[in-house]
Amino acid sequence: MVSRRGFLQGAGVASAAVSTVAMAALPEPVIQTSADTQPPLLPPNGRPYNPVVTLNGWTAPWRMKNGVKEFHLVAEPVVREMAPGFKAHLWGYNGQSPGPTIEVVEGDRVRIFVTNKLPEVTSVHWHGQRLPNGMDGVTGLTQPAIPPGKTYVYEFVARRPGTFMYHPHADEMVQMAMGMMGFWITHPKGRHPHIDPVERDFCFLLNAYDIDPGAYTPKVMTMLDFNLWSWNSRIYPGIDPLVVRHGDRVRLRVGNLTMTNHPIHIHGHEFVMTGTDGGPVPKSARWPEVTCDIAVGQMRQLDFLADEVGDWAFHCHKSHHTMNAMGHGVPTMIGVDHTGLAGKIKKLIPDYMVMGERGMKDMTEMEMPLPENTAPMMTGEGPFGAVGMGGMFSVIKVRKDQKPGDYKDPGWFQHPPGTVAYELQGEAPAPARAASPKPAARDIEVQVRKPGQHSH
Ligand SMILES: [Cu+2]
Repeated sequence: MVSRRGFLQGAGVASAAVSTVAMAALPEPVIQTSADTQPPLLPPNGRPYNPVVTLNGWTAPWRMKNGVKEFHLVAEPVVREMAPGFKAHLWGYNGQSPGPTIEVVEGDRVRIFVTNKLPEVTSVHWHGQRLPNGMDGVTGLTQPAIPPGKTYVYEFVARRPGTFMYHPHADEMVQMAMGMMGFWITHPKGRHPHIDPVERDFCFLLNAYDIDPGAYTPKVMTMLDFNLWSWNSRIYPGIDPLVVRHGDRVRLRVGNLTMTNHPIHIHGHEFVMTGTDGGPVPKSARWPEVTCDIAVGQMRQLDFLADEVGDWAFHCHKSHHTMNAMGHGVPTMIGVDHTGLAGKIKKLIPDYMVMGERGMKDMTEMEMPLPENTAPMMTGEGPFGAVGMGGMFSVIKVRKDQKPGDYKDPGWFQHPPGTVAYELQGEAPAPARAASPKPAARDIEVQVRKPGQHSH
């Protein structure tokens, strides 16, 4: 964690470099320069709770002032490393997109200072909160827009425990397309009948960008056709693994601020949806799933018992959401014989490559020259070769020897002998094919009849 002059860290030692007058009014914002997953922030004061881990993110420290938790968010242009070798020029909060996770406890009085360092007006809406109407952050409706250079103050009591988020309610299409959003967790103040304690608690937002290969800034007029599908503004293999200890109860909190739904899918385990942005789901209303579809603007809290060791894929089930920037105005080439064609085209376009005649997996191994500042379309090196994934994909690593509270990547899973799919040696027996009573497919012709001319 990097902070300006280290203020607000742990006990929070004020620096002499800041005027005491300014300090009294405004907590100094903590700026994060790294896109790495930061360790959970243990609460230095206030009611205790088990903190969350923000995937490739961090939690905002606060200043306790007369019993009020004070946070300072700075809305500003940021450079976000979306994957190694690929940086995007986004808008966010406190140095990153998404902004820091805000963690409080049910019943906490919270004061949030929001400084606008963007070139246009903004506001912050506290999605899912019960609060006074004038604190809801809807520009023009509940407050004036925050002009560039100005700071507004929001204050309310976090009344309901649960999984929430924050985002602008001003020029939303642009500001969310540029990455302005953050997570909010309100922990229960004690044992809650519908909120079970867990050992590991992860959170991330689903977001999407449209950045041309080689470009740095998202196209803000894109409405649906985004080309980068990210978790916390990171794309695989830039998304950190979710590391857990065998036997841990694990909570996955996921919010969707893209413009489409995402069926989030876990391998090797089942989860139950234990909460939404509407609150905890009563136990009698839960059922097991391995895929949870998350609609636009929804938060989902998914709990599972990590009782199967291994490296388990965890991803969006829309297959084009596990790919990085790609053109898709491309014809299907499977089964097309390119013989001789490439040579002819190469005379016209010297670096032409034949793509896709056996499917697209070859793309994962192709040494295709990419423009500077681009993420490969499908990539990621695994222990058995190219994973061939991008976008909304990560790995849940369940390990017996992972220490409680240790989130360090343990490396690849060591499979016990005899538990990995293997190649058959020798001749494969011929498959028994059922005889079809119908004529063979080739005998059926599609009859197309053009409609005749009608003169009435
Ligand atoms: Cu998706």
